[in-house]
Amino acid sequence: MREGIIVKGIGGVYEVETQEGRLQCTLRGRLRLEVERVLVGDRVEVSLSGGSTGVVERILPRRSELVRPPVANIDQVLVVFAVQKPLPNLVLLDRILVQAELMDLACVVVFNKADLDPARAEELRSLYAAIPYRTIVTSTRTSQGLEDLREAIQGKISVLAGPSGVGKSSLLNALNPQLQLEIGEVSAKVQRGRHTTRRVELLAFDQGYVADTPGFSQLHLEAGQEQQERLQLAFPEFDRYRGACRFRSCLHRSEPGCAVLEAVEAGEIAPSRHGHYLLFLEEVTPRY
Ligand SMILES: Nc1nc2c(ncn2[C@@H]2O[C@H](COP(=O)(O)OP(=O)(O)OP(=O)(O)O)[C@@H](O)[C@H]2O)c(=O)[nH]1
Ligand SMILES: [Mg+2]
Ligand SMILES: [Zn+2]
Repeated sequence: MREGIIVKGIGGVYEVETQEGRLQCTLRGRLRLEVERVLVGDRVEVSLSGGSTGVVERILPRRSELVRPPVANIDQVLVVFAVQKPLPNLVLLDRILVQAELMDLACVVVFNKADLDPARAEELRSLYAAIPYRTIVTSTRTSQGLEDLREAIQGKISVLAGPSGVGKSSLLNALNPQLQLEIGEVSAKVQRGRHTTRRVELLAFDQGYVADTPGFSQLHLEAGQEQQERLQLAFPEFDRYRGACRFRSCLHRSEPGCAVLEAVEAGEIAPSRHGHYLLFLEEVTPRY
């Protein structure tokens, strides 16, 4: 029996990376019945069935599980947006961050295409660095930030998230030209979310993996009382003010004596972030 990690799955055949190389594997019958539950990123035990083929016998316990994109055991989300082409949609950026926070995943915020507007790149970086998130400003044209990015993905399993056309595949190619990932041309279509990258695959990187996923542009939050409370925890910049509001059940909407609203007024919390919090709060508020 060997241990490995599923890096790719196409039509019932799973590519498993083991210490002794890659194996093309099918699933043991029992697992085939729950095939939708086998994910790229799963750590598995495989038995050899000759040459470079094998059979997945067992899925080892998962540390994390993402539904969209479907990946298991990831350590962090690299949230990638461009400073221009396409212009960043900060509602979407914050939505991705919130969903990652709700799943307890670490996030690194990457602003790519800095060559197109260096000043705006710095503005965006400082907005998210203040929260605080780890932020990296990159350009595949000038190579800015590529070493920081390389360091950030070292030894981890990361998933790339961000709209189509922001340069996710380009960044990975820049770090490892051998990958030769398909790059899309920026066009009007890109703005509406045409994706060049389709399948989820884990790409091996300096002792780590990155999933270049079909980026996503539509993410939703589920409604529910519990979500309403959890949403506050998904905004790290609110942490300092926890317990400081006049009402213990304060939702930081328009309540008197709200410490979060005061922090927004005082310029300690970005108005855009608080605005998006209100938007998401509305979405998760149960309707009767
Ligand atoms: N100016 C500039 N253009 C870039 C940069 N990085 C990528 N691009 C261009 O942006 C376009 C889209 O790049 P991709 O790497 O295909 O984008 P993607 O995020 O992988 O897109 P999907 O696979 O569709 O999700 C291509 O035309 C790239 O050449 C950059 O740093 N600066
Ligand atoms: Mg791509
Ligand atoms: Zn409050």
